[in-house]
Amino acid sequence: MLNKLIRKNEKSISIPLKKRKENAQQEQLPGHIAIIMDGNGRWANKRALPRIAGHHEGMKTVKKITRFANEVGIKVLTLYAFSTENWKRPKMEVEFLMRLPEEFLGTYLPELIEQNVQVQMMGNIESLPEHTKRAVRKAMDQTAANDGLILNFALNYGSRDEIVQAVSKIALDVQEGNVTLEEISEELLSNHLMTKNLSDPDLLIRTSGEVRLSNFMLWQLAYTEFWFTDTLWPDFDETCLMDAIENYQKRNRRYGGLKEGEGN
Ligand code: V07
Repeated sequence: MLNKLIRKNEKSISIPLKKRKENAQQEQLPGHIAIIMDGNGRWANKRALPRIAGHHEGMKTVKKITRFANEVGIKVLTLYAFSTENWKRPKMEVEFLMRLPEEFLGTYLPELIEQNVQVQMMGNIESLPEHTKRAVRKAMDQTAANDGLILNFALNYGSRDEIVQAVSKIALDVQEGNVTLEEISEELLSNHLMTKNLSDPDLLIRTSGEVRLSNFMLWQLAYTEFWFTDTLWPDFDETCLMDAIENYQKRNRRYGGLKEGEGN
């Protein structure tokens, strides 16, 4: 009886993914989705595997979710792949992580090109190992003319540092007389962040049950809808992304109603 009730309420279980995708496309989609891909180490621990096995499985999820987001018609997908804090991890784990962009692009870059995806990076790319830099630069160069999904990797990224760099650049412009104090505005600061060419995220997803931002896009997430799930990143799939998108659309519908009411 209880089981029946649960199933009745969770309509999504019985609707095939293809249909859910088509339904979602009839409504306002989140143009920019940002994801904190957490839970790779825990996924490996649960299977008594080394943490790097979890990272490797997580990389496969990146491919799956990129493909699907592109099919659905998402415009920008920002993925938190490596934070400035991640350097504190064991040396061997960091070295493994720094090989992942090459491995990912080695097998997947031709498909990204074919699917009209544009690869972008935000973060301190300069201080990455030479082999990592080479791989990501090649991907950015070879997809620069594509105008489909923007796949934006946050690599060696920290949001407070991003804001400090922006403020520092603006201060220099003021000092040199290129910007006046009156010209300092939200827009000016936004235009000095690493996301200056992107809209702010509409939807933030964090996997693995942690409920914090961990220094990710602090400025850009000011008005973003948040979606937290206990699912570990390697277990995250197309269905999980549809759950998040459908929930976003439900919230947006309510917000839309309120806005209309404001006119009275
Ligand atoms: C990384 C896999 C996903 C879960 C989170 C941590 C491990 C894809 C990339 C990547 C980065 C740049 C690029 C192409 C692919 C990646 C790192 C870690 C450091 F141009 N996954 N992934 N980079 N993980």
